[in-house]
Amino acid sequence: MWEVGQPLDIREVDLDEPKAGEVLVKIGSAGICRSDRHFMHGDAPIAIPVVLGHEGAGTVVQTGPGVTLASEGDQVILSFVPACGRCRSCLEGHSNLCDLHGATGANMLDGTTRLHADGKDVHHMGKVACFAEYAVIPETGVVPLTDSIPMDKAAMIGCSVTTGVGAAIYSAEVKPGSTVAVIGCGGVGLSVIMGAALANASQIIAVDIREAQLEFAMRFGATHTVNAADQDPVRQVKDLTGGRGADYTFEVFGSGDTTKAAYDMAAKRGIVTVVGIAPWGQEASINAVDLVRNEKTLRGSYYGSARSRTDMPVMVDLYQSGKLNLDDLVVRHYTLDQINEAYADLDRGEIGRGAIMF
Ligand code: COD
Ligand code: ZN
Repeated sequence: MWEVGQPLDIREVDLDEPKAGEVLVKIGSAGICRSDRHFMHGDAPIAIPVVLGHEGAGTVVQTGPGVTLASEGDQVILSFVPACGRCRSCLEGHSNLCDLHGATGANMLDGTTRLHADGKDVHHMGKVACFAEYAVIPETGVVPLTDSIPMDKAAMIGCSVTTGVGAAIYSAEVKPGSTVAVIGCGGVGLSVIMGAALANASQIIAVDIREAQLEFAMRFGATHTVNAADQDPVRQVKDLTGGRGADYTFEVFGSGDTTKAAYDMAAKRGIVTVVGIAPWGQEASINAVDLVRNEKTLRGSYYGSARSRTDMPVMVDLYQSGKLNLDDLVVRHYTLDQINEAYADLDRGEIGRGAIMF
């Protein structure tokens, strides 16, 4: 991406060798996630030029000096928050919020880039930059697979699955028998639904503005659907839960309005988990009295509050034991040359997840 608002440019760029603590990965698959779209539209800031792509999997083909966490030939899931293991967040067990990663943004952990073009530094989205045949990645940003699984499924675990399933089971800690509402049923929202189903929620209400998305959500564990294009989703969720509202609500689109709706449709003592990031500057207003009188909890969830190196292997196990339906999640495959078409499909609201195969 050279400029905000322009199509992605597919071209050759220079990639340095991996430095100390870094590995070179041959990318196998990269997922089409809306977060990249936010950067393309300028809804979220990122250093440019940049190689986008943060949902990926591949094979380690070279290791830099001192690497101990991965070996040549390892099949790996890529994590867009490579944890340093030494900052306060990592030490407290919240490696998804690694301070050093946060401070170095779309550069490597030493603050420099391995990508260059036309004499300029090119940045690495999430230190992953997997819309490319090869990527140099910090060793803590790769999670080796012990058993081989298809690369497109492994890629989904790198973002949507861990973000969504993690939001349900690690951030919100959905309890068996509870009621759940999920606003936004794209790749990430469907994964929240799968997480709520894994946690044995009794009622899972899918909310979207597209009927096809809602029908699709039923395959992943939704028990009820609400089309927010023609009905008030807050009213509908309350009606479906005997007037109480849902015990757990999730915002998985990214806007002030849907955040407010997620808050308003929560029951007394409800847990409201916001996964989507609204365009920069947007705010969500909540009723300050209701917050206290109904003892609601409003919280954010980034990367499913997961610890990639231990929690992504859990997602792999759940997939292999048939408890996470990743086979139905990925519905379309593209080549890298078709990436702009893939994002046009996302904009049109095609159902399920798309993945680039290399
Ligand atoms: N009400 C209900 N549903 C809506 C509404 C609305 N008003 N508007 C749109 N939707 C639906 C769309 O029809 C679509 O089905 C769904 O919301 C969004 O799905 P996708 O496939 O476009 O998006 P995802 O699932 O790829 O990504 C969703 C995120 C919330 C993760 C993304 O938008 C985001 O905010 N990313 C930043 C947050 C983050 O953690 N990023 C890290 C990497 S993902
Ligand atoms: Zn993503």
